[in-house]
Amino acid sequence: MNDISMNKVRKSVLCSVYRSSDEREAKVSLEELERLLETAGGECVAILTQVREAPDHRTVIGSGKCDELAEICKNNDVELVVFDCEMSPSQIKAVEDEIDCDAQVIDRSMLILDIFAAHARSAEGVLQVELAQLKYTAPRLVGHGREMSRLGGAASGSIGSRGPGETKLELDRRRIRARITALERELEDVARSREVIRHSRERSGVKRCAIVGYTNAGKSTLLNRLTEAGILAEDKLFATLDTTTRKYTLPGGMDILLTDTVGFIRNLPHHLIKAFRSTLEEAVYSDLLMIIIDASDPEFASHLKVTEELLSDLGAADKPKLYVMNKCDAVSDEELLGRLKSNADTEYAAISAKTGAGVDEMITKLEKMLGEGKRRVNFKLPMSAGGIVNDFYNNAENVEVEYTPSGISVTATVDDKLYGKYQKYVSEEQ
Ligand SMILES: Nc1nc2c(ncn2[C@@H]2O[C@H](COP(=O)(O)OP(=O)(O)OP(=O)(O)O)[C@@H](O)[C@H]2O)c(=O)[nH]1
Ligand SMILES: [Mg+2]
Repeated sequence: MNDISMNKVRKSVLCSVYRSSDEREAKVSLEELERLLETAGGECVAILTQVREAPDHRTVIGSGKCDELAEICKNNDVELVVFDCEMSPSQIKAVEDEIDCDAQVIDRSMLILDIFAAHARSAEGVLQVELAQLKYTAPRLVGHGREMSRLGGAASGSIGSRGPGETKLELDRRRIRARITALERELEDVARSREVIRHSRERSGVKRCAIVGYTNAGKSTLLNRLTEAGILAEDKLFATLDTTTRKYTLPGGMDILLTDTVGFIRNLPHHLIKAFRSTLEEAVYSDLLMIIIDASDPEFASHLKVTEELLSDLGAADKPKLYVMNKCDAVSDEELLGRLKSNADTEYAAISAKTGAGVDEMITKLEKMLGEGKRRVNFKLPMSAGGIVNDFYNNAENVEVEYTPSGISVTATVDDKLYGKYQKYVSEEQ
């Protein structure tokens, strides 16, 4: 099944209200909203903007703009109106009443949730989206009578209708609350088993590296290139919702785990961050973050800012970071050089995940960062020193042991401490 199985393209209008001082940010956000709409399978027929000191508390846009919106909706058979801000249930109801036609009104968060609902694949992803939709979208639809019936089966409906399935159509608020509690319990179980896996990975001592970054930066393309993970990578926002972890062997022989993660976006709904916390937390428990940046996007600096803010919210701000400028094939070198120079105080790599250019250099940097202070060493131990082998198993990485007639050969990646402890047995440094 494709990711968005739209029966038909829904004609849509986008609305934005902003202060004059916020014009640039508002325009960028609107462009992004248009991409989100396209990703969800909608078509933008008009964009309505209004400069106001504050959104109207009842209808977000002023009454004159509401009339204009009603006019556009009627003349173009508009089915969907998306506001580029967070709306309360009563604001949604008020705008629908004002425009007085069949068009459905949703906000940016509902649109994002809708895309998530269409893209969620893993059991955990599906649970997380349903929870976020019940908490955010449902209260905005319940009580609207006809609108409630728009909550349809996952991935099969049109925008604004995907998510909580058919069986929940007749749910009243009380039953929604019960479902929320049940989902939260189920997710706790999933999170617990995730933790068990995490602990066993931690014990194995294998280094973990999370590939993070703004949506559409090329994270999945990079993991696919490195590991043939076969993850869906496409020119759409939020192509990936589920994390994928693959083993990767660094040139020096060290095995690491690489994890592809869900992309970040500005104004990510709070409920979504909360619901997706355990997925997003992959980044928190990794040893290193590879922050992928789409260098070909003029907005890359603001994307990076959003990414770093979210990482900080998740408690992953202090991890070692390798900044990876991706899509370098799509920018002229000179331009790129200028961008890199302005950020020269951090670890950077410039690559094209698509063509493979720069990827080897990136891996060299990654290997160096992961192995900081560590080296791969062959020790020759006398048979009588067999007890030491356990020390290697417990405190070194990628330990290979061979029993030979002349003694025990241990090859391992060790830190300075272990190296110092058994230096007298060192046979060879690789
Ligand atoms: N020109 C160019 N395009 C690239 C490169 N890397 C990825 N892309 C394209 O960028 C788009 C997004 O790539 P993905 O790998 O899906 O990006 P992502 O970061 O995983 O995105 P989400 O999962 O949606 O957050 C796809 O159309 C890729 O083909 C690159 O190095 N150069
Ligand atoms: Mg992806």
